[in-house]
Amino acid sequence: MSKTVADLLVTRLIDWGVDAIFGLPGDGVNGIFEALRTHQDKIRFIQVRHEEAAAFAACGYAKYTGRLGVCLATSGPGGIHLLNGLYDAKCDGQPVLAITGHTFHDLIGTHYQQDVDLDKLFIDVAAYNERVMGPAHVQNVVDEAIKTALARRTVAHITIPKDVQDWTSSDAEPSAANIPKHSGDIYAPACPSPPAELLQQAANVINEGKKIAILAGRGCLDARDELLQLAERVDGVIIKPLLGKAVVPDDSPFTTGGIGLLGTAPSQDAMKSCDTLIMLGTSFPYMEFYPKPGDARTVQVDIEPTRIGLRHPADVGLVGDCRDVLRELLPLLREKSDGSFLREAQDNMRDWNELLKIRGTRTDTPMKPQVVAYELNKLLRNDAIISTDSGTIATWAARYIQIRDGMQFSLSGTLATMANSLPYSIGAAIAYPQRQIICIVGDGGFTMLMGEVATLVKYNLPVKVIVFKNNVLGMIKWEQIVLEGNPQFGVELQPIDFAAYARACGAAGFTIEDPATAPAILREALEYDGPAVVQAVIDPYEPPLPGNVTVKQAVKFGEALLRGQKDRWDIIKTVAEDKIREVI
Ligand SMILES: Cc1ncc(C[n+]2csc(CCOP(=O)(O)OP(=O)(O)O)c2C)c(N)n1
Ligand SMILES: [Mg+2]
Repeated sequence: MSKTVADLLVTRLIDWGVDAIFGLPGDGVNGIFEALRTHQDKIRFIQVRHEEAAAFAACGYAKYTGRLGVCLATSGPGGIHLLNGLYDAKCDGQPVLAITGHTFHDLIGTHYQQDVDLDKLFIDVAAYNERVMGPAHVQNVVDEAIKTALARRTVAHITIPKDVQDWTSSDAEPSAANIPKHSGDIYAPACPSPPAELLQQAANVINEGKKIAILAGRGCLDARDELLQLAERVDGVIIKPLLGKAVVPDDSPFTTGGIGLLGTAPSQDAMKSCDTLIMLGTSFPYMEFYPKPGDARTVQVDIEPTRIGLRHPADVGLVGDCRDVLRELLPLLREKSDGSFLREAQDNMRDWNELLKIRGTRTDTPMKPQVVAYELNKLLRNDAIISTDSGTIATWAARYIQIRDGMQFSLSGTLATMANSLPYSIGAAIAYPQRQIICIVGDGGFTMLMGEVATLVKYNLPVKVIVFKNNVLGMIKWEQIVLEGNPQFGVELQPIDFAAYARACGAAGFTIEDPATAPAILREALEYDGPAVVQAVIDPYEPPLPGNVTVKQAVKFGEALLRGQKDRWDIIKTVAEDKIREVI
C-alpha cells in the first residue's frame, strides 16, 4: 500500500531522529494519529491533557536535551491552545516543531467547522510556517521546518488539511520541477568565529579591567570549564541570570548566584561596582540591574549578532558560541593578581548564605516558603532536573536550589509564563527516565494545568511536584503592594486540597504544614517510586523581597499599607520579624 501524507510526515520525523511527540488527538489530525499508531515502535506519542502542556513539554524537552522538541494538535482549538507554550519556546530560543491539522483542503476559507487559519495565526510565533499541499510536498517542508527551528533556535509550524493527511502519491503527482528526494535530512550548524583583531580588542578591554563581573547566561550552559578558567584568570565574579543558573555550580567560589529581583544582594553589588562587564550568552532583560551605561567597559559574546548591544552598550562584540569564543579568548588574557573585587564578593556571599540559612531554618508556623526550598535542596540528587514557574516560587527556587554537578534548571525565562514547570518536567522525564525530575510550582500555576498529573500517572513518570500553597497569586500580590503601592486586589485563590487531588489521579499525595516534619515528608515523597505531589502549606505573608530593597520599594510598600491593604498588620509583623531575627 502506498504511503499517506501522514506516513511520509512521521517517517521523515523519524529520519530526523525525533523519538517523542507531545500532543492531544482530534478529528483534524486523525490521519497523523493513524501514522503514529503504525510507527509506534520508532516514535513515541505522549498524550497530554491540554495542548498548551504539549508545547511546554516540547520546549522543556528541547531545553534539557538540546534537541528538537515536537508537539501536535488538532485543527482550530487544539492549535490555538499550543500558542502560549510555543511563545515560551520562541522567547527562550528553543527549537520546537509544532504540527497541526486544518479543515478539509477544499473548505478552507468557507467558515466550515474548525476552519481556523492556523498558518495565519502562527505567523508571528513561527519562523517557518507552511501548509502541506500533498504527498510530494511533505519531505521538502518537514526538512526546511526542522532546519529552521534548529538553526534559528525557534519555532517552526506545519499544518496539514485533514483530508490531505490521507492522500497518497496516486492522489497528487509531484510537479515536474520537484525532483524526488532532492531535500536532505541534514543540519549543519553555523559556527561563527570572531576575527583576531576583535578578539584582541576584547582581550585588551578585559586586561585593562580591575573589577570584572561576568554575566553568564544560558549560552554558557555547555561552557562550564572555559567559564571557570576565565573567572580564575581574571579574578572575575560570575553572576548568573536565571536561565543560566546551571552554568557553574553554586558552591563555586567564583559565583554570587542570581541577579535581578530574585537574585542575590552580592550579585547586585558586583554588577553596580564592576569596572568591566563580560556578557556571555545572555540577554538578561532587566536593565536596571546592569551597570549604568558608561560606568563599565563591556565585552559581549553571543551567537546571535542582533543581541550584541541590545541591553547594554558593548565596547566589543564577539559573535559565536560562548565555549568556542572563550577558548580563543583565554590565551590572550593576562592573569590578574589583585583579587580584592572577587574577595569582597566572596565575603558578601558568606553573609548572604548565612541570611538564607537563617530564613531557611525557621521553625515557626505557618511554615516559611524558604524552609521548604531549603530542605528540598538538601535532598536533591546530583542529576536532578528542576523546573519552576513564574511566581514567588521562582525566587525561592532561584535562591535556595544550589546547582551541583550534573543538575539542570529552567523556567520560562523571557515569556515568564506560569504553568510551564509541570509540562517541562514531563518533557524531562520522557527524555531522561532515570534522572530525578523536580517541579517547583505555585498553587496558581499548578491549577492552570493540573490535569497533567494524570499524564504523569498514565506514563508512570516519577516526577515530584512540590506545590507551594499560599492560596494566593503571591507574586502579583507583592507587586501590587511593593511595586505599585496599591492594596492587593483579585489575587486570592480558592483553596484546593492538592494532596487529595493527586491521590484521585493515582499519584501519591503528601502535605507539609509543620517545618519540623518537612525533611521527613519531602524525603518520603522524593523516594516514592512514582509520581508524587507535595503540597507545602506556607505563610502567605512572607514577601519575596529583592536582595537589596530600594528606598522607592520601601516607600511604595508603606503607601499600600496606608491605603488599606488588608492583613496589613500580619504583613508588617512578618516583615518586622524577619528583620529582627536577622539582626539578633
Ligand atoms: C499565564 C500567566 N498568567 C499570569 C501571569 C502573571 N503572574 C505572574 S506570577 C503570578 C502569580 C503566581 O501565583 P502562584 O502560582 O500561586 O505562585 P506564588 O506567586 O503564589 O508563589 C501571576 C498571576 C503570568 N506570568 N503568566
Ligand atoms: Mg500562590
